[in-house]
Amino acid sequence: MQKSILILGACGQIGTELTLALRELYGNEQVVASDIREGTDSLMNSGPFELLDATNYEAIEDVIMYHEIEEVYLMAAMLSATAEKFPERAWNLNMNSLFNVLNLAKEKKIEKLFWPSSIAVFGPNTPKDNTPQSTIMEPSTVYGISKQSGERWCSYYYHKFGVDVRSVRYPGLISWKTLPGGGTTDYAIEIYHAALEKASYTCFLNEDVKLPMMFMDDAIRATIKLMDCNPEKISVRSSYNLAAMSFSPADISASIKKHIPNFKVSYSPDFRQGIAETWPSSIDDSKAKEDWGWESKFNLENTTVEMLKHLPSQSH
Ligand code: AKB
Repeated sequence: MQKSILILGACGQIGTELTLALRELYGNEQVVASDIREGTDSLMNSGPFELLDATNYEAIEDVIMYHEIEEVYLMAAMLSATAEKFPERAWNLNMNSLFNVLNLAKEKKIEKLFWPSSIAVFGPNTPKDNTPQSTIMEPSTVYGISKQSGERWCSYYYHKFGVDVRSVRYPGLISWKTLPGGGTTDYAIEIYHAALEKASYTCFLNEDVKLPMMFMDDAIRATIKLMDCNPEKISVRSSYNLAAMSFSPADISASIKKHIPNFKVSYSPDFRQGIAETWPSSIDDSKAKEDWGWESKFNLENTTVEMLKHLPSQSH
């Protein structure tokens, strides 16, 4: 099927892989990547690119009109750790970019929209284990507050204006193609780089803080599956819980040590430990399974195999 797609924030950790996957599926020329900076060679050389600020409504509208865009994926955001340092900038970026695309969909300039939420919508009073789809949500981080508000606005625009917006609550995402930036779960990528580079790593979280995580291939598959799904099957218009695995820094170290036996990890928790402590340990994603057939493929062991296999060619 031919459709034209725009990715906002295409050069980030998720945007890069999502753009490449969508180009593979729908054709390079059909998928317009955009960001405020240029991305990797594979992204820049495989299809159209626009320098675009996701907070600029008119600029997005121009690109949508020019390329006759039907679907938008908004991947631009400031993540949890950085947002604590720049609260107002985070709020402005995370909320204004969302309003821009929701309003463009409301004005019928686009047909369908994907916006990512996060496990950060949950807070210290949320049940930690097997966190339900609907539960207490009192996020205590700037990022979490913006994601929870975003979820409410998505649901509002769907019910009030019929905007076809779809969303998942991503766990920490592990990938080798592009580095993450400014998240609390970033340690789970840094640790693989450090293991290969110097066989040692100092972790900014404590060894026993268990968080929900997912390998990027699963996250991309989930995103595209949800966007392809018949709208009648989508019963959640805020954001779906999504899960694959849960582990602590000690668990991931043990998994790496099976391949690099002399790998050493020490712990020096900073402010990100405080953020991690407010998030769930594991997630109940039965609603996503039931509604649109979500199923994860990667656990910690095969994620470690993939990371250690691909990272050397990438950065070492
Ligand atoms: C972060 O750590 O901020 C993100 C997230 C869980 O949304 N990776």
